[in-house]
Amino acid sequence: MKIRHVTVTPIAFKDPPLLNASGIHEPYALRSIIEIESDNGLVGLGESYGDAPVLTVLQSLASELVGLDPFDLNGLRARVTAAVGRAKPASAGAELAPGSHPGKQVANAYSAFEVALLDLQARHLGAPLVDVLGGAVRTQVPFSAYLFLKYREHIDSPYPPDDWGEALTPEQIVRQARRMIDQNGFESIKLKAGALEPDAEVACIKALKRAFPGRGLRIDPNGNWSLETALRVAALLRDDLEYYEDPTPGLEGMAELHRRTGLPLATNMVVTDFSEFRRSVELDSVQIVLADHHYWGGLRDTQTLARMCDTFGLGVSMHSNSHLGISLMAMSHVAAAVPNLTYACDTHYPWQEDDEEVIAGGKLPIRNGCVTITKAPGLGVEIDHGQLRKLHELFLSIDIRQRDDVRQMRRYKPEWKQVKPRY
Ligand code: GKR
Ligand code: MG
Repeated sequence: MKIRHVTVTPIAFKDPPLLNASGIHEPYALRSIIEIESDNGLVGLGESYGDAPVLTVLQSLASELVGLDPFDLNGLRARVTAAVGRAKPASAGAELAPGSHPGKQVANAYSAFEVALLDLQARHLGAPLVDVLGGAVRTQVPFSAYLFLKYREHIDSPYPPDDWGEALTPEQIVRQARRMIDQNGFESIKLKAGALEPDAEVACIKALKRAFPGRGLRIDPNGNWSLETALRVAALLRDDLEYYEDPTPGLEGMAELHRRTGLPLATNMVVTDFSEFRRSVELDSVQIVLADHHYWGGLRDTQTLARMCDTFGLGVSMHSNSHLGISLMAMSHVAAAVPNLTYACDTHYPWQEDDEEVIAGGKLPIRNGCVTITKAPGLGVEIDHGQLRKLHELFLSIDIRQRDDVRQMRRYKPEWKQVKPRY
């Protein structure tokens, strides 16, 4: 089997006005959809970042993969490494999108194509993708309800407000959680924090605990709290959290926080590659790593990360940025193959609109908080080319080319500055 053709299609889809430590989401999120066709007519699918620096590398590689055997992942790595070496170094991207770090170009591009090649391998074998990762240790992959503080609508919104409404108070956050749980049955709840005063966010967690007793709770201010604030909040929430995610910046800060509180700390900010992993183990900075195949170098490297976590006694959970169904299935297949997935994975998927999915049949169901892995070959999803064209045309019609939550917040508050930690 040889690769005959590779297509990388940038797309855009609506993203709600979600608040975070850097500012606020723009009205559209960007992704790229990868289709790799082999000479036996099978097509493997992938989904990755759609920001300009990643897209440039992915598009430059498309023709270079022609002729490669889809089982030759070492060959893929060599071609990706060579292409990134020739490309001009990427500029830094959005601070809260770990995959946009310039040092992650090889990992990102390799991952984008690796998923599509693993999909192709599995389709060739007539097996679900998880089988080429060693087989499923679970067929129900748990996800968490990912709550955001948010405005009702975007400033100068190009489209009508979403139907989630405003969420700036504990009552509104509980309402958001109830709706998300009613729709998807999530058992764990994560609150994206770092946007309001810490006490307002603590009040949200307390309200969630009262409204959903027994469900695992997490709070993630994306390193926007000083060590002092993180210690103060730890004292307030210590009996309420299953883990405390990136409360304060840096490996040293996290290590000090853990030393002084004993609370389990999780991260997708201070451990984003294997050298940070080593340093974190030396310092005992984090106790749970949030994996994300998009920037950890693909599904197989994510399995390696999980094994390293097992070796060093760390827990494993999963990080997410705004994404569609191909990514959701890639996340689910790798999570199905990780024995030590100790926590439900994050996903932004409930935030995406029903009519903006690129896979045939529309949005995938999440039932009882889980995505089901079936026996369907590969990732188990097909492209709806009408939808792909529609979202590509949307991409062409807008001027966002790289996520920038700071710039977007300045449209609401012209004096807004990126300060870390802010509180
Ligand atoms: O979408 O605003 C967001 C999140 O804050 C995202 O950018 C983070 O990377 O979900 C992420 C996280 O867990 O830190
Ligand atoms: Mg996080």
